[in-house]
Amino acid sequence: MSFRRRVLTAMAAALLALAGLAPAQAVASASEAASAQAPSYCVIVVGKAPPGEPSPIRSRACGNDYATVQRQAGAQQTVLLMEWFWNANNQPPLLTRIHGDYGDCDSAGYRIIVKDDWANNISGFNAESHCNVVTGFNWPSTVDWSGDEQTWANYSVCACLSQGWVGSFMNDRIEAFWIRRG
Ligand SMILES: [Ca+2]
Repeated sequence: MSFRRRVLTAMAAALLALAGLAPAQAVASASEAASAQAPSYCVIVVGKAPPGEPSPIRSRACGNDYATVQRQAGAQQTVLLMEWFWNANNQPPLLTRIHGDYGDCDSAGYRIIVKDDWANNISGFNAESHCNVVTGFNWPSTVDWSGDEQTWANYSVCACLSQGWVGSFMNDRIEAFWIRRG
């Protein structure tokens, strides 16, 4: 075997070895992605906020079944305030529901800090229970609630607000909400 042929043979063997490894690695990363996948539903219960301050988080639970998660979070006797959508118009679906233990929104409403994975990932939302005015903040100061912000409002009879897409300015930038009755 010539030197050139030996080199080519070695290169071919190396390529075959790489080809043999590649599918195994692909399978490993696919199963890692599946096990790391976020649950379909999270439920967070928040309380009444002191004036100008964030609403305290009472409980939080996540899982694949909404009824179970709602029970685990102790959300049965609360009102549904918001649904956060990871993706625009909730497609593909991945959402978190925010419940309040202080009833429907009044003019002071609730101020909700977006924590964990959901910070800077929300692309749309619904607001219910008379929370028809919603401001989303990026990098909020909890002292004066300044920073980039956008306000959405809906004054129809439903006293609710469906904002399936928050728009390009605030997409994946929201870190807090102030929701109230307007
Ligand atoms: Ca998103």
